Amino acid sequence: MDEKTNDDVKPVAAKSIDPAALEMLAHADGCGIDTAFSRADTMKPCPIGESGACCRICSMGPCRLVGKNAEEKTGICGADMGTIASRHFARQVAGGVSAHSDHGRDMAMTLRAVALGEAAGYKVKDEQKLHVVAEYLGVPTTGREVNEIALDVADVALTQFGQPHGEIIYTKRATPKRQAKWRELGITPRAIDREVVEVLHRTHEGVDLDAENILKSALRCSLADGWGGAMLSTDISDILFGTPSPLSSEVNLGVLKDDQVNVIVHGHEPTLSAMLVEASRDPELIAEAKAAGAEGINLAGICCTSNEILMRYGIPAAGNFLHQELAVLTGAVEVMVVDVQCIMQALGPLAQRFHTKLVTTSPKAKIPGATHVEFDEHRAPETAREIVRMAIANYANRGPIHIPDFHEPLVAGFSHEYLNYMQGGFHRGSFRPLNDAIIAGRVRGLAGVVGCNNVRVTQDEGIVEMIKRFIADDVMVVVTGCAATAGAKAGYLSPEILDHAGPGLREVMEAIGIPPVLHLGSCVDNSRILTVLTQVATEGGLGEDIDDLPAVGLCPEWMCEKAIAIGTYFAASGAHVIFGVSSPVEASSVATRLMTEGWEEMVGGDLEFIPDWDAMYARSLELIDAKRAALKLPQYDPSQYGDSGDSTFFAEIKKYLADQAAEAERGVETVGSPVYPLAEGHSHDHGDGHTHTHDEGEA
Ligand code: BF8
Ligand code: SF4
Repeated sequence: MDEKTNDDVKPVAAKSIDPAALEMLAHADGCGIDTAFSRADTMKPCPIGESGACCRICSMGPCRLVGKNAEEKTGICGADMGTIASRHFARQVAGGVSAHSDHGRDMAMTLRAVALGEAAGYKVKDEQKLHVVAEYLGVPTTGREVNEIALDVADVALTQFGQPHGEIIYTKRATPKRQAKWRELGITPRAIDREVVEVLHRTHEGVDLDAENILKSALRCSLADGWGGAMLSTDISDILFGTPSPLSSEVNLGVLKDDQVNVIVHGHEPTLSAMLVEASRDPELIAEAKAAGAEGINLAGICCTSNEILMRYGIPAAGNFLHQELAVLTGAVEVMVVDVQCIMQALGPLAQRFHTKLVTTSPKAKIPGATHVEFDEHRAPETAREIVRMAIANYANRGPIHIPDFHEPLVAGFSHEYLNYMQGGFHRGSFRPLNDAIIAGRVRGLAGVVGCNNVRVTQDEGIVEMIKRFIADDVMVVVTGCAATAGAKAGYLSPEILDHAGPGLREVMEAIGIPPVLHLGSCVDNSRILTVLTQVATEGGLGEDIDDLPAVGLCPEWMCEKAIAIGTYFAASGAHVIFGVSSPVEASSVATRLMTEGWEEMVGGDLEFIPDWDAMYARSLELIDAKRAALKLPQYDPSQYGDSGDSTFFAEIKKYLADQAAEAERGVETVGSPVYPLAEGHSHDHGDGHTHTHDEGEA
């Protein structure tokens, strides 16, 4: 491991490790324009709020417990530091659960409209997944029409939000041991909305005043996300838009085109953006773009909407959270379409300094200065065309442009289904090869590197450091959300990266035919990681539950409440989770201890905050190796495995990408072609009206 300390590798001036971001920040300075990066220099975080020592729950306060012996002080009502910090943390969990789950609810509403024939442009794309989900939800399928099944699936999914009795059905997808543990502790979530409401109630002034009990309710609430709202969201998105299987594309601001109409989608929901994919490929609209003097229509994404359409249609990603303002700063974005979550209000005034039209689409999310074109699933194709036409009309208004010439190739779109398939074919799919490799020590363990960007740390640095070190040390990595985009920008999602993997990991990945860093999707798709971990745990040889696995979850650059909700549901599911940046409960030794030792004892997982990258990495390996030792697995020994050379499989991917790079012009038509053999029943939409389905024989 690197000998440098964190201070050495992070000079104060380093805002990002991404050269495209640095170029655009210099450009912003040159234009005298503020960004989140520059605003962070003048807006220091409030140390009292940052550490969880501020309570503003009632108007006798805000009460701030500071100074010497702060932990012995109380607020006016007598609330101590443990209560204040835990209450705030639990409310963050509830906020995050609400965001993912309300997104999940919207997906269920769309499925319902599709089933009733009221949503033109959409259909059930993955019937196979519909049947699997129907089975989970207890919806009969035999002899029934697709839309009949879909209607019942949507309705049962919607009951999960407000059912008056029972437990959230998807909790049954956890290991039997985990389900029993949750029941014994009384933290099996009952209904998604109910858990959120209950946390808000408990943390109202004068209700739950016991830190341990408050944090326990946060655990239950978080499970309503991971095994509820987010998991439903992932599943229903797969039903409507297809279960992802790997495809190639590109990432970073260089995917914007100087001679095309650029439309950026930003936010989280795939519904409108899927229609924008179609509209951007519509020959009639392309002709209109050409008539307006452009060479075509180029769609690109930011944040999780980007991940949703990247992994299903191969639409390139322009960047992650901190790239949203930088994209507008290129001057090359005709329209930026946003839906919900992680959208900075700063985009409103920023867009007004350029020709860029900012378009809000959700009735839940308006921004001053934006044009509101409300999305309604009953008329989505028209809305998408209207937005694309707005972009075409705006092309003539472009001023000077500055597109940084950085774009990396990437392979994205791994689903649990695809991983199963790669390890034994459609009918014999399993996780046996991976489990065997972990048992033998070729693969040391598993790491999930997920979550946001945060201006308080160098953009992408922590994420990329962790990915880089893990694969070199034979730890297989899965990535989602903005961390996936960060990894991709740094080249870690390109097939070339196999050369950077340790010898054991490399050998196994070649044998299975998957890369060492797997892009599993958006942030709601962290639920895919729960499914993968559960299957690894139940496959045999690695214990019986997630808390037995040599696995760790990291969120180095967390920023929002959703990240807190995700970290908490992984902990509640038995995973060791480490976050960077800073701890929202730092001020309370009681809350800190409860979330580490306390939760570990209770649920086998925990949540730690370690801002230093070296310490974060060292702790990750320590946790992985401790689990290996507890399972009595052989100690990890990298010297056992030699270089194995590239498999033909990876050579093929490389050739494919090289051919693609050779094409001078890369429009949306040329990205998004599948590079891996596709699992039976899964298909990619190439935008040419043909859907290619490959059967097992081709694999
Ligand atoms: O839901 S990783 S900054 S975009 S919250 Fe937001 Fe964080 Fe990005 Fe995706 Ni997830
Ligand atoms: Fe202060 Fe108690 Fe009111 Fe919080 S709830 S602001 S600690 S008086």
